[in-house]
Amino acid sequence: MMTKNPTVLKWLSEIRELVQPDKEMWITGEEAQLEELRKEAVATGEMIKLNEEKLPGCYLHRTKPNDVARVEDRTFICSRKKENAGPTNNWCDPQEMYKRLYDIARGTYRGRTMYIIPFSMGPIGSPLAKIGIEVTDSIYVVLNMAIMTRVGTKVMETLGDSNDWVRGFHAKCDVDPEKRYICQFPEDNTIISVNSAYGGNVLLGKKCFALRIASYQGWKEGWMAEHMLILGIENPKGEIKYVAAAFPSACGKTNLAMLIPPKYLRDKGYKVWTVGDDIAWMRIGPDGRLYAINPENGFFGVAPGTNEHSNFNALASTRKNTIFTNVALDLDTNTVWWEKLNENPPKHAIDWRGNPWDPSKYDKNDKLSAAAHPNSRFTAPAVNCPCLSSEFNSTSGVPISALIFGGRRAKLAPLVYQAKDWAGGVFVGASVSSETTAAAAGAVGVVRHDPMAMLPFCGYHMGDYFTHWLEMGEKLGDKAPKIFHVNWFRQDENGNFIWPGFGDNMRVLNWILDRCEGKADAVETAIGYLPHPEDIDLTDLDMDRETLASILTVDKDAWLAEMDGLSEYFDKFGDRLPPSFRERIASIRKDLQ
Ligand code: GTP
Ligand code: SPV
Ligand code: MN
Repeated sequence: MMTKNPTVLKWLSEIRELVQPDKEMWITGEEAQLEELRKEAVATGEMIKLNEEKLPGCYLHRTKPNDVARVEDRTFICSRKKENAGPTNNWCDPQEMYKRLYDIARGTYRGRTMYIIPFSMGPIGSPLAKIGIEVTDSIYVVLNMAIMTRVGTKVMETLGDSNDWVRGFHAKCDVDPEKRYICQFPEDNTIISVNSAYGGNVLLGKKCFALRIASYQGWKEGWMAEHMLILGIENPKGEIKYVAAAFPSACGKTNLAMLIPPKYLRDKGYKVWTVGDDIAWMRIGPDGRLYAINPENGFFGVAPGTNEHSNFNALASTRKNTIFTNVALDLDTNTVWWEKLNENPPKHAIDWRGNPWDPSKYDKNDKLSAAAHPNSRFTAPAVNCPCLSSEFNSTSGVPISALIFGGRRAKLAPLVYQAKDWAGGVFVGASVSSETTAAAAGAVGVVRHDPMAMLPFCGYHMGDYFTHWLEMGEKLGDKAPKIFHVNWFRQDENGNFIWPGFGDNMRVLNWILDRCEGKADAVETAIGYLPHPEDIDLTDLDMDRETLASILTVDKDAWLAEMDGLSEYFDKFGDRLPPSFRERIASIRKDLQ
C-alpha cells in the first residue's frame, strides 16, 4: 500500500472490484522492480530482449496488426453537455459511457495483475507539473510509462492527501477493435481506455492526459497544453532563445526538436538543445512572458525515416534502454531495423506482424508490406538524448520567444511566414491544414483541417479553445511570443520535396529569431510577412534563389480558394467561433484581390 490518500483508495477499490485482479502491484519506480517486470515480459513473449552488446537494455514489442495507431473515430470527450465537446470531438453522455466501459472491462483482470502506476507529468513537485495514476493490466504499458513519465513512490509522497490527480484506467481486454474506446471525462479528471495496447491509446499520461484533459484544465486555469515541441537555439554569443512548434502527428516535431544545424552554422557556434518533442505546457511567468515545460520524460518517436543523417540525436537516444514497437527484428544480429534506417535491409528478418520478411517482396506502393509498420515507434528515455537541454528538468520552464505552426502541404503554404500580430497568429494556427499520416488509423495523405495540430487532442469545444488562445494573448500583451507558420513539405511536379528540410530547417529558424529581434526584413503580404528570398541563408546548399523564391510566394487564386474552404470549415464552430476570424478572412480576401 503506497498511500493513505482517501480519494486514491476509494477509486482503486472501485476499479479493483470491477476488474477482479488476481494480484496487485504498485509501481515504485525502483530499477529492481522494473527489471523483474522486463524478465516476466520476456518470459511470456510480450517483449523480445535485443542484443545486449549492440542495444543494451533494449526490447522489441509487437502489437496486434489491428492495433497500431491512435483511433480517432473511437476517441470520445465525455463532457456532461454535448455542446462542450464541440463539433470536432466524438461525444457520449458520461453516465452512459461509464456504464458501457465498465461492462466491457468487468472481470477482465481475472488471472492477471493490476499494476498501479503513480506518475508525474512534468518534474516532480514543479508548480507546472500534474499528477496521475494509471491502472493497467499490461507490463508493456508499465515499462513505457516508466520511460515516458516520472513514476513511483515520490509521486505519491508529493500528492499527499490531495484530490488534484488524474484517474487513468486501462484494460487491454481482448484488443477487440469493435469494442475499443479511448474516453476522456474532463469534468471528472478521468480517462478510460479499453481494448487497445498501442502507444497513444494506452500510455494515458501522453495524449489523453497531457493534451485532452490538460487542455481543458488549462482553459479553466489560465494556461495552455499544446501539441508542441520545445527547443533552444544557442547563438555564437552563447545566448539561448527558445521556440515551441506545433505540427500534426508525424509531421516533424521530433526531427525539428533534435536538429543538427548545417556545418557552416555549427562552425560559427550555433547549437540546438532539445526540451521536448511532442507536448508543451505553457504558463505566464512572473515576468509576464510565456514559459514552457515538457511534461514528458522520454520520446515516443516515429522510427521509419530516422537515421544517422536525418536525425542523429533521435537515433542516438534509442541505443540503450529503449522499447521498440512494431519495427522489424534482424535475426542475424538480434537488433532492430526499419525503412530508411540504412541501405542494408536485413537478410533474415521478422516483420512488424511477426512474419518472416523478404526484402525482395517489398512493394513500394503497399506501405504495409514494409518490414516496420509506418507508425512503428521507439520509446527512449530523454536522458539518452545527446542534445538534451540543461533546462529539461527546470521546474519553472523556459521562456518562449516564438511559436510556430506547421503542416504537411505539398502545395500552397509557403516555406515560412510570420503572422502580423498575436490574434493574426491565432488565426494562422486555427487555419492549419495538413495531410493525414500513419499516426492515426485511416486514410493517409488526405489534406484536412487540423487547428493548432490539436484536432485529435482538444478536450473541449474548439471555438472556446480559439477564444482561450486570444485571451492568453491579451494577458501577454507586448511580451507575447511572435507567431509563425512553416511548411517543410512543398513538392515539385514529380512529387519531390523542394526544401531539403531536417537540419537545414535551422536556416528558417534563424530568420524567425531575427524577426523576433527586429533584425530581419520581410515582405508584407495578405497572409503575413514573408522573407525576401535573399533573407534565407543558402550557404553550402544545392538550391538556387529561384527555387527558394518559388516556395516563398502567395498564389492569389489558391489562397482565395483556401479562404473559401476555411470559411466553410469555421461554420461548424457556430457562435463559439471568435468573430475576429470572420473579419480576418474578409480582410485577407480584400488584400489578395
Ligand atoms: P508525432 O510523434 O506523431 O507527434 O510526430 P512528429 O511531429 O514528432 O514527427 P517526426 O519528427 O517523427 O517526423 C515524422 C516524419 O516526417 C518522419 O518520417 C520524418 O522523416 C519526416 N520529416 C521530419 N522532418 C522533415 C523535414 O524537414 N522534411 C521532410 N521532407 N520530412 C521530414
Ligand atoms: C501522435 O500521434 O501525435 C504521437 C504518437 O505523438 S501517439 O502517442 O500514439 O499519440
Ligand atoms: Mn504527437
